[in-house]
This record gives sequence, C-alpha cells and structure tokens, in this order.
Amino acid sequence: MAKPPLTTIQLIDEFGPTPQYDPPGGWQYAGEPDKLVATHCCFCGQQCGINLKVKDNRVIGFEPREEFPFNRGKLCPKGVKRYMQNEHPDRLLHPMKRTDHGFHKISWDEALNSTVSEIKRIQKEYGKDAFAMLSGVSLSNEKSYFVGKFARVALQTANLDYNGRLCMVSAGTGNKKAFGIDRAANYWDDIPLADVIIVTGANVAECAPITTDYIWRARDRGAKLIMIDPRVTPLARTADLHLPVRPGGDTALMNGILHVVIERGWVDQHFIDNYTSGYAELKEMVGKYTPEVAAELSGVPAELIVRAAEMWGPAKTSFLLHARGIEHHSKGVENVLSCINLVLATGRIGRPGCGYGTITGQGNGQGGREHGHKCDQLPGNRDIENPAHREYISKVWQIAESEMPHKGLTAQEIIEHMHSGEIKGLLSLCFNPVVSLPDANFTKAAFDRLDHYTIIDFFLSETARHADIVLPGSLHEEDEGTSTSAEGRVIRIRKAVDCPGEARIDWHILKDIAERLDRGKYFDYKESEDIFNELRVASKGGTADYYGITYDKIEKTMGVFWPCPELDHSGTPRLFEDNIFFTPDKKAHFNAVEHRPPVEVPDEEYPVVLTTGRVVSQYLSGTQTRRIGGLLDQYPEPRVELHPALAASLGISKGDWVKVETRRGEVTMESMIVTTIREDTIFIPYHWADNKSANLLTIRALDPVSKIPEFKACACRVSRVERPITLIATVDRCT
Ligand SMILES: Nc1nc2c(c(=O)[nH]1)N[C@H]1C(S)=C(S)[C@@H](COP(=O)(O)OP(=O)(O)OC[C@H]3O[C@@H](n4cnc5c(=O)[nH]c(N)nc54)[C@H](O)[C@@H]3O)O[C@H]1N2
Ligand SMILES: Nc1nc2c(c(=O)[nH]1)N[C@H]1C(S)=C(S)[C@@H](COP(=O)(O)OP(=O)(O)OC[C@H]3O[C@@H](n4cnc5c(=O)[nH]c(N)nc54)[C@H](O)[C@@H]3O)O[C@H]1N2
Ligand code: SF4
Ligand SMILES: [Mo]
Repeated sequence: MAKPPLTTIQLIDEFGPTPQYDPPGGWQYAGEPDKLVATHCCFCGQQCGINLKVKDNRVIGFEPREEFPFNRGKLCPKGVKRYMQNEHPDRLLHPMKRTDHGFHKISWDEALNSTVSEIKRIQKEYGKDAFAMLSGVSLSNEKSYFVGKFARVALQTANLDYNGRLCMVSAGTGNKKAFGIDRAANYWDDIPLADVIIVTGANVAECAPITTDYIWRARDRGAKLIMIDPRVTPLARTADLHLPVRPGGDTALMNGILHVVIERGWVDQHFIDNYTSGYAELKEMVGKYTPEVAAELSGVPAELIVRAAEMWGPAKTSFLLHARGIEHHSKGVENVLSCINLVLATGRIGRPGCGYGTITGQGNGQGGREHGHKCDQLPGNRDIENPAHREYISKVWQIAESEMPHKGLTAQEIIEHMHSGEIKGLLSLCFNPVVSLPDANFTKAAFDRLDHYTIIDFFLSETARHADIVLPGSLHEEDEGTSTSAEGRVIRIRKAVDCPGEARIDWHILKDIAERLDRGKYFDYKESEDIFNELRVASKGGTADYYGITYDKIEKTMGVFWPCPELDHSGTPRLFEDNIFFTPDKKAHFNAVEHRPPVEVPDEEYPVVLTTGRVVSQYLSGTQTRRIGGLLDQYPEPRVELHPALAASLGISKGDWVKVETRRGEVTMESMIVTTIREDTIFIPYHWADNKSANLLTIRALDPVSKIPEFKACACRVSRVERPITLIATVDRCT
C-alpha cells in the first residue's frame, strides 16, 4: 500500500501558530548571555571548538573558542550559523502520527506504544530481522554505542547499519586491510611539518576548511602541494601541481606515480623489507602502469604524472590526505589502497611530518564507526563474526552469546530489501536516505513499501515525510557526550540547553522503547557518562581502545587521542611510531590493485561524466543548513558546473538552464560555466531534495567490499532548456 509523503505545511496547519523565531529587534539585541558553554561544532568531522552563548535556556549566538588547539577560534560559515537551529520554527516539538490529513499530534505514550506494537507484530509475523534500524554519526559516541547495543539487544535484529556507509567505509576497509586499524595515522600537527603534500579527492577549502590552515602552514615552510581532482577546487588554485583526474581514474593514476617512484629508486627499501609485506607482488603489478598507460586510464597527462612522482619521491617528509572523491566509487577500497601503497613504498609514516589520513566527513564520523553502529561490527571496532569478540561483548552486555545477532545488511542493502518487501519495518534516526542515497526514486519507493516506519529527528526531513510515527529528538547542544574528530581526538560535547517543547534526548527515547520491549534492564543508564563508562569497558582490548579515556581526562587535556588503553596512558596522536602495525603479523600490507572503470562509463547516449559533492555553505542532505537563511543566501540553489568547451558544444551560454539526464532520472537546473572543471565532466552539489536532488541521477552501484555507493561517477547527457516557470505557492503558516 503506497503511503504518500506528507509535507511540513500539512504538519504546521495542524499545529496553528509557529513558535517565534527572532526575538524582538533581532538576535543581536537578545541581550547579554547568561553563560558561555565550551563545546564543539555539530557539523563536520573537524569538530571545531566553539563557545555557545546561552540566555534563558536558548542558544543566542557563539563566540570563538580560541583555546581549543585544533581550530584556535577559527570557524567556517556553517559553524558560525549552526546556533540558529535551536529555536528554529521548524523544530519538531511533539510526537506525531500519520493520518489521511497529514501528521497529527499525539502523546508520547501513544507514539511509543504504537511503535512497539508494530515492532512486535512485524517480528512475530516475519522474524526479528524483518524490522531494521538505520542510524547516523552526527550522534555522539554514547548514542552510537547505545544504538549498536539497542538494535542487537532490544530489537534483536541483525539489520542495523548507519549513514557512514555512504561516507567512511571505503577508507575504513582500506585502512584495516593495510594497517589493521581504522584511523588517520597522524594528528594534524604533522601536516605543517611535511615537505610535500598530496591531497586527492578532497575539496579541503570547502569541506574541511580548517585543514586549509594546516596545509598553508606547510606551504609557508616551502612545502609542495599536489592536488588531484577533476575540478580545480579553491585549494587547488594555490597548488604547485594539479592533476585533473577523470572521475574513476585514481587507482591507475596512483599506480602510475608509484611506477615512476620505483623506477627512479625513491623507495625506502629498509622500511619495505622490515615492516611490510606484499611488496614484490605490488612492484610487479605497477610495472605495467607506465606514465603513458596511467595517463590513458586516468585522463592525466603523462608528464604531470612524472612531475608528481618527482615531487613526492625524493622528499624527506610527506603527508597524503584523501576524502570521498576517491572513496565514493565501486572501487573505493582499491583507490584507498593505491594511495597507501605510495605512502608505504616511500616509508614515510609514523614519524614527525610523515603521515597519511583520510579526512573523516561527518561530525562523529570517526567515533561513530568504532562502537558497533555498523552491521558487521561490535564496540572497539570488533568483528561481529569473530567468536572471541562476540564472547567478550556479550559478557559486557550480560546476554548469552547465542542471543547476539550475526552480521546484517548494509544501509543500501536494507533499502533494497525494503523495496523487495523482505524488510517490513524500520526505526531510524540521524539519517535522511531519501536525499542522500543514490537513485532517489528507488529509495522513495522502498520507503513507501514499509508496513511501519518510526523516525527520530528534530526537523521533518524528507525521509520523515514517509514515516508513520515521528518522534521529536535532540540537537547536539541538548545532551552531554563525547565525539571523536577526524584526527582521532576524543572531545567533550557539552549540554547548553534543554530540548524545546516535548522533544526529548535521543537515547532517552530509545531507552523508553527498550523498556516497552521488556529489555529495559540492559539500558539502565542515568547519565551519558554511564554509557561512556560502559563503552570504555566494551572497547577495551579492541583496536579502537577507549578504556583509558574519561570525561575528566578530556576536560583536563582538551581531548585524548585513541588508542588509549590504560588510565595512566596519555593517548596516541601519531600511530605506528615504532613501525608496529595492528595487523596479525604486525606489518603494514601492500595490496596490488589494478585499475577498473566505473560501473557506468560514458557512451553515445550518455556521453558526459557526472560527479557530485558539496559546497561550503551547505551540509549533507541539507535538512539542517537549508533552514538557515544566511547559509542559503551564500548558495541558494544547486547549479550544474560545466566547462566552457562542453557548454559551447551544447549551445549553452552563461545563465542558461540545463536538463541533466541519466538512466535513473533527470533534473533541471541553472548552469554555471567554469574553467575549473574537466571538459568531459559535470559537477552537481547534492544538498537539495525533491526535483533538485542530484541523487535522482546517481547510480545504485556499490563497492563489493565496503558497499559504498558510486556517488562520484556515472554517465549523463546535458541539454539546454528554457528557464522553468516557478509556481510560488503562498501558504499562511500562522492560521
Ligand atoms: N561544506 C561542507 N563540508 C562538509 C560536508 C558538507 O556536506 N558540506 N560534509 C562532510 C562530510 S560527511 C564529508 S564525507 C566530507 C566530504 O568532503 P570531500 O570529499 O572533500 O567533498 P566532496 O565534495 O564530496 O568531494 C571532494 C572532491 O572530489 C572530487 N572528485 C570527484 N570525483 C573524483 C574522482 O574520481 N577522483 C578524485 N581524485 N576526485 C574526485 C570532486 O570534484 C570534489 O572536489 O565533507 C565534510 N564537510
Ligand atoms: N550524490 C551524493 N550523495 C551523497 C554524497 C555525495 O557526495 N554525493 N555524500 C554521502 C555522504 S559522504 C554522506 S555522509 C551522506 C549523508 O547523508 P545523511 O546522513 O542522510 O545526511 P544528514 O543531512 O546528515 O541527515 C541526517 C538527518 O539526521 C538529523 N540529525 C542530525 N543530527 C541528529 C541528532 O543528533 N539526532 C537526531 N535524532 N537526528 C539528527 C538531521 O536533521 C537529518 O534529517 O550523504 C551521502 N550522499
Ligand atoms: S570546519 Fe566543520 S566543524 Fe569547523 S566550523 Fe566548519 S562545519 Fe563546523
Ligand atoms: Mo560523509
């Protein structure tokens, strides 16, 4: 039975007047704050320190938090405006249920009871795993740990996965294969000490803005910067070398650079012989990736490949950073491994100024991928299929090992199983798949087929419109907790205000559901700190060992880098200092990876490559940042970036509107003709929904191991169209 998505407007009609947003005279006249709360930004993985100004239990502004060592007061536009969500008129203030006439306000009791009775009914009729859970890593470590335990112990389903499946899993898989641990190898203080820096598939200035400062500090010392991206991103404009890779060409490109490095004798043979395995096989494989072969496969001219090798090869210190540009591929893991091969071959890791790291994307994208949020994982980055790991965690959770579910489906696979009808019910929080998963029409159809769907969010996201029950949850600043930044630094998130209206802290809601499922005794926590203390024990002995980290220790040191196995351990800002790795043989592993093309390559019908990504002022699916005026002003609508040569060949001029079509769908947007992109490629930012969603176009192709979607490459065609006439509906929001 199809359930039409319900919209915000129907919802607000139900409730009458919206809460007042601006205080009289505007925020700047809100008066002196009652207190300043030292915490962190709720958005990206940089986790900048920020002071929130609080007055009358409302966040009214911010001040720089100069003393936090990572960003030293600096913030990007999103950090500056994040405080405006707290009192936003769209905040969900009551539980609601779907009716034929829109969402209706209901009591917490009714909302929780109907959710629980649907969980019980579906699981009784179709089995435990027919009820799935999806979660996200904007959640603190405490909430992520809670969710992992809640799904396995309260819902007793194998099918829990998280939005990091769209984000960090290719890097995580690659890192575990090569190093046996999933964390950036260095803290960022090593970046300014590097003599050469490669940044690949990362739009640092827009997506990890504070990292720009670290790279520029290296450049001030004379470091060379090599940027690899199909676009000349803002940071690439300041680089010594830009390699304009064709989307999907990264493994070939890295193999080509390594080929030259080996040929010229720039490898560190002592390091290779003593601390690594797999080099002989790798060396033989890259033998065929001459600069010319690599150029053909990657779209980067051979002489630029040689020049990159000449910069990287002989350097004394170096740092390689990558992000989703190489990871969002059906060979994301292989791309990551090809980067690690280059780092290991030159032996420059584990020393000051010698490093490697993926730039973690989501706020708690690091911590949230360590404590059991993933379908195949238990806390401490343990393996849900490893008997010893299962035994240890079932003891901590006080359940029988046989009760612990096994490996479940990944996020995209859960959607596929909703579509095919095998998964009947869903509970989700902190994830907006209707906007963020590929092939959005398919995702929407999958949600429409659910028997029951309960969501916890603080805004009515596009996915929430498909829900049967909507539960109002908490913002970052409404709970205590910890988070782990891109550097691996565990930091304290502090509560600044209470939840508004009837909204509640996310884990309090889950605890209530567990109680109604008669599993409450496993979740007897009073404070977030109680959850953290259990997490510490659960992670002990795992690779992501937090045992030695306490709230008190974080307060005193401005963050502790994991692994931190003992209370008297001061944390590990730089991994592998003694050249001992976390693999079973304690060596770093080379992996010989060959070039493979993307699943869909251009052809006569769809001759152009489409790649997607971000802009500085919007965040992820946009449900938060599209509600903040100042950020929308900066980039109000998605636009299609294309090169003047491509535009000319299609008869497209400045300001023209274009239709972009793929085998999945089409969008119509304004064009943006720029010389900063390859001629064969177009770029669309993905932060918008409905008919402005880039994911109407993208392909449901997954990396076979990490199961990350191929957001960064598919085939499309572009044509000029008349500017569409926009119908503006006026709705009286305050009836
Ligand atoms: N402003 C802003 N900042 C954010 C976020 C946000 O939504 N907005 N999100 C956060 C999150 S969760 C994430 S994951 C990170 C993402 O951070 P990034 O990965 O830096 O951002 P993207 O824009 O997804 O992609 C980065 C670059 O990859 C390039 N690219 C595309 N295809 C390829 C390819 O095949 N090879 C190579 N080498 N490059 C390619 C694109 O042109 C783009 O410039 O940002 C985090 N920070
Ligand atoms: N085409 C294309 N698609 C992409 C990407 C791309 O580059 N191109 N990037 C992918 C990447 S890297 C990522 S990370 C994903 C992100 O995709 P999503 O995770 O779906 O994006 P978010 O906007 O973070 O969605 C989070 C939802 O949870 C809510 N939320 C945030 N914090 C909390 C909280 O503390 N509690 C509760 N209860 N709710 C909360 C927000 O209001 C929002 O509705 O998108 C992916 N999709
Ligand atoms: S760089 Fe990331 S953490 Fe820092 S202010 Fe911007 S969005 Fe927030
Ligand atoms: Mo991400």
